[in-house]
Amino acid sequence: MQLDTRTTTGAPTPSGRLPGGRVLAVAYVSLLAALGVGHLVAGLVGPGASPFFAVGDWVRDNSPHAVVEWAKATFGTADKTVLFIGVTVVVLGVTAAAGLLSRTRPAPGLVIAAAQGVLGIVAVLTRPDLGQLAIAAPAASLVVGLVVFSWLHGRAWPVEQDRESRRRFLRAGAGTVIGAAALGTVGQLVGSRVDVEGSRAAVGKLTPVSPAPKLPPGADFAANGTARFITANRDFYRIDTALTLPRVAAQDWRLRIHGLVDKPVEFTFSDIRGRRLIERPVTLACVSNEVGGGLISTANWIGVPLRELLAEAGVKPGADQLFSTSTDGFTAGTPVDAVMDQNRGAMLAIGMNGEPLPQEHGFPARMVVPGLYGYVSATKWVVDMELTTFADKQGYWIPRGWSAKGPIKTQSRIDSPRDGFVLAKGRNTIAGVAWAQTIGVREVEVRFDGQGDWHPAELSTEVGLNTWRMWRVTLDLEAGERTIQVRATDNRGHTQTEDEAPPAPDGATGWHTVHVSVN
Ligand SMILES: Nc1nc2c(c(=O)[nH]1)N[C@H]1C(S)=C(S)[C@@H](COP(=O)(O)O)O[C@H]1N2
Ligand SMILES: [Mo]
Repeated sequence: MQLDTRTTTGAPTPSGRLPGGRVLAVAYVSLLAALGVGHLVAGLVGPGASPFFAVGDWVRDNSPHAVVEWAKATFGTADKTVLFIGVTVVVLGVTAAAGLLSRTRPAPGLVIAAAQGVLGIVAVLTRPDLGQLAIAAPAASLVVGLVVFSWLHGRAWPVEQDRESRRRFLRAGAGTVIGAAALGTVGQLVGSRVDVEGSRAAVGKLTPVSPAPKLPPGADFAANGTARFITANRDFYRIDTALTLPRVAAQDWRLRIHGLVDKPVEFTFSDIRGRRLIERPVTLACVSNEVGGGLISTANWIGVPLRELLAEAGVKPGADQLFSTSTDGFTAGTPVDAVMDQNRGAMLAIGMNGEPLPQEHGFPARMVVPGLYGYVSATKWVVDMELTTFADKQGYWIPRGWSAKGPIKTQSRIDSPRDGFVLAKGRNTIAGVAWAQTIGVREVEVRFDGQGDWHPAELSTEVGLNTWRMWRVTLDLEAGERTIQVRATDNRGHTQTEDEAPPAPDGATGWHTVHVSVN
């Protein structure tokens, strides 16, 4: 392959500059070629190594935590889409610069392209979940990016209105784009060869030996506008750092338990499935949930008691942290006490509301620990559990400004009426949910306009201490602009504090308040 046709067509005249459009085409086509080839190689060595995603993951993991928190606060659960768009814009901008700085010679563009490639390699090297082989993907991108850039740059000459040269450049560019798209598509197919839905279907129905208690009538006040007691899988809130959802087939899954144990053990999916399965309702909550927010849901989880698995390994005295790792590199540190506490009922879950875990909720297996926020307990796609100490290791969110221990705070939320609603004066029912996992909700009260008496609400039938509880109260509302506030008291006698605190570092506090107009 001729890398630079200027050697045959003659060097450009000193004034010879490629038009902007042409160098931009050189740069963007080279970028596409690099990404296409990188995606192909990543399909073979590990989908997370695809340079674009690897750089996105790297940016996410290495952003100053103020930036991460700002993004979460501003964009909520759309923060990943924003990250994706942000990385795209930067890459497109840098690529434009690579092109426009190369109007007379390819060197500046090659330097910038090489720098982008090196960033891809660094991104992959620093991923904890990708093997050594994974750098093959960004390395292939780097080489292809440089080769295509210099080759196309050569083909872009001469610039005079020579139709033949124009046609030749267009052919080269179009051919490269088609080739890159084809290779990228093959990479996509190869990378998704793990058939998660097929594997879920093969797991089939999970029948617990010890099923969840039948829901009593009156477990929720959905008729009054509260959330349903059990959240449907498709409505269950979802939080994870993964830009590309991990794809793990049940037959390939292994869980290793090691570290400060008498003997390391390893379980396959059929080992777990073959054990005595239990089913328990547990309300998961995210530490990032704002007062009144929706990052909380309840499911009937099917799995095995985590303490039984740990007991088989034999936890050594000194171990105070269960450090779990997901196949995508996410980690969480859970107090060993909480996991070993028989009353709490920590689980290795493989099922959710009667089905195998959905892919986005951790198929084939995840942790569920009642009473602890998800970031310190609910590792999805969990493959490794190390018994260690809090002094020795920190889970993913801890160096990013979150507390090492994350017990869920007693909270309550008004589901109906919603903020800004217009109500008719007279009798109105106000309803919502409250939670104090592992402790239980004793009382919920509401008051108006930030003053006066607190009115006790009726509580729904208690299903268990590890789940939320609904409440409602019917009261006369006078006309005017009104505020409604709620507070819960748990079975330890602790009443939610009025002090407002943001989610970081260990969960929001304050009373949920909604504003309504009554007329
Ligand atoms: N692998 C992995 N597991 C994870 C996370 C993650 O980012 N990656 N996020 C945790 C957090 S912060 C929460 S709140 C829960 C959410 O679980 P869900 O998405 O099933 O609701 O998962 C936890 N498990
Ligand atoms: Mo979370």
